[in-house]
Amino acid sequence: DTWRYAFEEALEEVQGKFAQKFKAEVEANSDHTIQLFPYGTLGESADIMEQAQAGILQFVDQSPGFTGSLIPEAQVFFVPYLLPGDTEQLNSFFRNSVALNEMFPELYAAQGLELLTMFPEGEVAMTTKKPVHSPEDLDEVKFRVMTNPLLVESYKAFGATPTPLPWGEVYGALQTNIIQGQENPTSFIESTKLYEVTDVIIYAGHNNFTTALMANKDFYDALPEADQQVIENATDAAFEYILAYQKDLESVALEAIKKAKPEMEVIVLTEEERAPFKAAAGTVEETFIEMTGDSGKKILEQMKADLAAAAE
Ligand code: 6CS
Repeated sequence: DTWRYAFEEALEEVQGKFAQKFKAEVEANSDHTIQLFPYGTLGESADIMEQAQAGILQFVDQSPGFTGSLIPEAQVFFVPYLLPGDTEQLNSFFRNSVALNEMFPELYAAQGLELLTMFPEGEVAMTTKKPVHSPEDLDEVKFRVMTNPLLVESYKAFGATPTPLPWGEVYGALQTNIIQGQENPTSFIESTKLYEVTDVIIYAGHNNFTTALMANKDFYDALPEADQQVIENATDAAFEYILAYQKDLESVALEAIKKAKPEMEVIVLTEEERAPFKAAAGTVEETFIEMTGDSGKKILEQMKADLAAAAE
């Protein structure tokens, strides 16, 4: 059969690289073929999710940044400073987390989705038009966030005026000054040329970008076991491939940004400067629990236990 797989990025960006590896593995190990649909070919992230739920697509890569509007617990990825900055710890967490690998699949299943894996896409950096060293510097800054309520709360707690927008509107909104800031991994800022419409890149160490690959659950459940195994193996191979692929990606991307725009200011917040942003995380965590109740609380607690295990 031909299986359709859509994702939120271009073919040469992280989700696209993952998708290409997944496709190569499936095609090498079965008679099936995968047709890839990069960002823009089938609409925005919310559109490809609808198509996957409807079974028009068999596979979809959507980040919790958007899935959070469908599965509130997925917003846990926007509690600031929850994920570690250390890559080895982060990778170990994604590989072994009970919350990610056992609890989230049930929540996705309730939305007709078979969660195949979650994976990190790099440390999130802010880009703005003016230097930011403290939450005060974000005052009056209309800051674009992905469309999920907890991310709005995060940036409120950071002192900004959060503005949820789909991805397609971000470059233009920065260009016309409707917004003055956004956050994304460095490699994505580089590949999408967001540095052209912002002047400062800020590292506060507050998050790493998470995304997720899922299949339409009815499609997946109806497959013979051998095909499910092919999908599982291809997912595992693509997961390990994408972690290795990203090893030097962020530093290479930052160099490319500096080369393309030498006047781009790079700010790495000191520990002292990070303190007020870290303090804001507590409020966001409380809001997360208010929004998601017992179910969210259990996921958060399990994630913390998984993170502690990954730090050992
Ligand atoms: O900011 C966004 O909306 C996009 N950022 C990344 C890294 N991937 C896809 C998403 O749409």
